[in-house]
Amino acid sequence: MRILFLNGPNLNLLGQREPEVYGSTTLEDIESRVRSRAQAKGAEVDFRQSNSEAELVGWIQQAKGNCDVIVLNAAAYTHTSIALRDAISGIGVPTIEIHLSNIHAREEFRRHSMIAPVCCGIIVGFGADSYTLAVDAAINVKASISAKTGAFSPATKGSILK
Ligand code: DHK
Repeated sequence: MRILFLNGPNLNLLGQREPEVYGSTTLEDIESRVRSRAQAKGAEVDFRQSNSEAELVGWIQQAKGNCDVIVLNAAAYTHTSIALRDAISGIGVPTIEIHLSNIHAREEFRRHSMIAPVCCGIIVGFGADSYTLAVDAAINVKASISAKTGAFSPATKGSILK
């Protein structure tokens, strides 16, 4: 079981960036917590960050055949990127959208996600815990898919954990 964690723009600044919104934990600390949680559950983790939309699209495309689930904090690209959405729906690897902050309790422009409709689930508002919760969610998603058809359709509507 291999989980690919992708982090978008400005998440490299966690710890110093608006701590009242994003908390004081650095991305390195979050990665370390994710690795501990995944190791305890017998999962492997690939953890990356980029400020470039193109690089994130490339990593999503490469995920096909190389990982079981993607966990994506697309940061600001969440609200704008048709390219990320198309990459997710194009590869058929189940993807979980996550955010540190509760985007629905913030500015209006953050309340809309371009990528949510092609993700199998969303975890928002738990700070650094959103990431460790996503490890558990990813493992459950993989188990649920394996128990069913063995395949994931990006066109699946609603929950796949029925
Ligand atoms: C992180 C960002 O950088 C923002 O652009 C998003 C997200 C929210 C987060 O809460 O993790 O709007």
